[in-house]
Amino acid sequence: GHTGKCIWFTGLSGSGKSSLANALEVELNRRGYHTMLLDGDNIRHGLCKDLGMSEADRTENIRRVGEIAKLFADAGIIVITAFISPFRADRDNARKLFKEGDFIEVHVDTPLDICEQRDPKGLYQKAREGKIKDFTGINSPYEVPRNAEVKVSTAELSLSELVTHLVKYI
Ligand code: GGZ
Repeated sequence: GHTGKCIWFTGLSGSGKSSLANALEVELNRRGYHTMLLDGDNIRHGLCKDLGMSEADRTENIRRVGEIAKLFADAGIIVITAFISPFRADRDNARKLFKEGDFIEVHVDTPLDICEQRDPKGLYQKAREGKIKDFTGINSPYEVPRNAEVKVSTAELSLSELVTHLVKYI
């Protein structure tokens, strides 16, 4: 069968990771691939519900996501992850679980000001008002990837163009 792979999206809150990850999953399913999408909705409410947004908790969140992704990939499934994953060392540790070529890091490089303008959940505003501490991009760091396989600027390409580009890595 197919070898499993991990498509690892990273980027700020509101960058478009989830939309892109969802669109990629739909297209891969259309092409007959079995996929597993891991995101805050199915991980932070269950496996990782004991974790918050401190640096240590984010590191542990990403460690668990990497291990789960590895298990699904070993079963031949294409795993798509959509977490901010702000720390380079944490992303690199997830990468180390996979064979060369089986971990595709996708940096959704939407600038902070655009993410903040979108603010779909009003979280940036709350962070600016001091109501959320440790908010990525405001008062918690985002370490920009240096070795991502793909860098996408959602402002430049349409969702379907991006998906077409990403499918080439599978
Ligand atoms: C960043 C936060 C925070 C803080 C809650 N900082 O845009 P969203 O809402 O839907 O996605 C964000 C999500 C971040 O969780 P992750 O598991 O992706 O983070 S990490 O990879 O760093 O572990 C955001 C919401 O949770 N959110 N508080 N303080 N985003």
